[in-house]
Amino acid sequence: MTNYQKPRVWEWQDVNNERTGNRPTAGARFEQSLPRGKHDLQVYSLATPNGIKVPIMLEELLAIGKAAEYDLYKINIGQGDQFGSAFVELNPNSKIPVLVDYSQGEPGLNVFESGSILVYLADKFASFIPQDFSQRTQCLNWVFWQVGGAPFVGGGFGHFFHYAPEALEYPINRYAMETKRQLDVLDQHLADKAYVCGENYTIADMMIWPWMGQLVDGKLYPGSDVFLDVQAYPHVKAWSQRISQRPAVQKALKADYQPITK
Ligand SMILES: N[C@@H](CCC(=O)N[C@@H](CS)C(=O)NCC(=O)O)C(=O)O
Repeated sequence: MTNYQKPRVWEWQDVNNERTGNRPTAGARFEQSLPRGKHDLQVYSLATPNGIKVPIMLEELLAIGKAAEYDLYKINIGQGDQFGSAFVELNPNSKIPVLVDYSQGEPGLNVFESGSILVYLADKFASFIPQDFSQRTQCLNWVFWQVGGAPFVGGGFGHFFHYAPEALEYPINRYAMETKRQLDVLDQHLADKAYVCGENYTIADMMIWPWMGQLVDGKLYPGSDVFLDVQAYPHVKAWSQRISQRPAVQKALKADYQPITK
């Protein structure tokens, strides 16, 4: 227990005027322009669990012969690229990933939030999402399950287990418990099916794998696979192996991110 006393009105102590770092306010911090490549689809992202969902989807689309060529640019969130004026115009929430689709002309359609991007691409190319309305809804249940759960896994467990300057028992207990509960939900769901929405690989798998698959494979936070005793989730492990071996996933993990400045 700490001696912390809640003030009547909370104030941000660690005030900074840098282009990077946390602040309790939104909006652009500096002028910026973003490059544009030759394809209709422009992706501004980074190889984080949320970021890689988009290259995975685009590589899967290319693998089945869809015209999903794209240019991929690196938004260095450690250096505050997400707070530049051009990026904020595309995503006022200042988070990667962002997609801009110029296929319908100028000024390009900006799509932010990884779930929105994958649903957009799935609909645009009529692929990796069930076309039957009920099955589509069930698939979207899992897409939204992932979006809702990730902050507990990443911002909660990942932060306090791996990134926080000191190991604090209360938040680690709380978020390890919630992360294990989510893993159990997924494990029970996958007990009788190859993929999250049944026999077919869909955007639900592409949303969930970068978090839960990489978590049980020990790829997200060193030591967390042992700490969370992930052998208790054999169906998640088997599913993760099926997905990580896909050529498109391998390709996306090795994708080259072009710099946004020369
Ligand atoms: N719900 C969002 C989450 C996006 C997100 O949290 N992105 C992180 C990287 S994984 C980010 O851009 N962080 C930069 C920051 O918080 O300043 C999505 O699924 O797209």
